Amino acid sequence: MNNLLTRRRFMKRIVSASAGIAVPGAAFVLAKRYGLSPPDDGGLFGVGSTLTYAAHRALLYRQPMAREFRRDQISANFPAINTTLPEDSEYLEDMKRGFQDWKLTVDGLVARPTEFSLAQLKRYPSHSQITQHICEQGWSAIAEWTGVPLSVVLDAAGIQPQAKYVFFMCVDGWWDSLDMADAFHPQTLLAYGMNGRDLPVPHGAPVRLRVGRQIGYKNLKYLSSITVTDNAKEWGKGQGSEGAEHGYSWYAGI
Ligand SMILES: Nc1nc2c(c(=O)[nH]1)N[C@H]1C(S)=C(S)[C@@H](COP(=O)(O)O)O[C@H]1N2
Ligand SMILES: [Mo]
Repeated sequence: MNNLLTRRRFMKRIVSASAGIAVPGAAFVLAKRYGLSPPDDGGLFGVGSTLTYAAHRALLYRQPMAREFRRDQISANFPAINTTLPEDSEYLEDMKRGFQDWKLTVDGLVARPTEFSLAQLKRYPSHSQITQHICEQGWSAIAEWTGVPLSVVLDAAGIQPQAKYVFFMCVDGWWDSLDMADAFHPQTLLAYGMNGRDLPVPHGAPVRLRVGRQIGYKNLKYLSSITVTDNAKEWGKGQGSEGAEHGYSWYAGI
């Protein structure tokens, strides 16, 4: 997946294709050939989505970081939207007990399928970052997020070499996925803390996904399980996320 040579070759071809006239067509074919197509290609965003994804992945393979902010730039009010309290009796019971029975399953293409408790996740070295959350609905807010890098948890479970996507399921039924570049990005966190406190319930307690380089809806709240796969078509209609099935681009890089 992170094959530098292949990417260089891809970029060279993209660049030479851009010099010609049939840019979108040629780049689209090349993106497909080099495996740089998102699961929802052919959807509403069609060729445009594929090109954005391919160009980001080819150009940005050095993993650029999302901007980080100072503590005095943290938003006084951070909206909580969509689900703010899952209607799930098991969740609500566990919430009353401080999430002591919460478990995050990590399975699929891993050497050691594992169930992580909140306490186990907190035992890994924690990482904090102050980043901006940008919602597709037209608002943004800055917060400090604390958690364990997703890469640490994936490494603990032992990713198998053929892995291509990481799927996430939530208590309220939302689901989405990331490719390995975003899954292993140093700013992709399983966040259990916000602004120095436990992650509040309206913001996805006890653990949410925080993806520095993807737009709002990719930052899933109320995580319940993670599955590593080489085939994004196995979920729903095969577009990689619930959002993509409703017309939102699977790849929402910023
Ligand atoms: N499980 C789940 N994750 C979710 C959502 C949701 O309703 N359920 N909403 C998404 C959207 S569109 C945004 S902008 C953010 C909102 O996070 P916040 O409520 O902490 O601001 O969570 C995202 N992740
Ligand atoms: Mo959003």
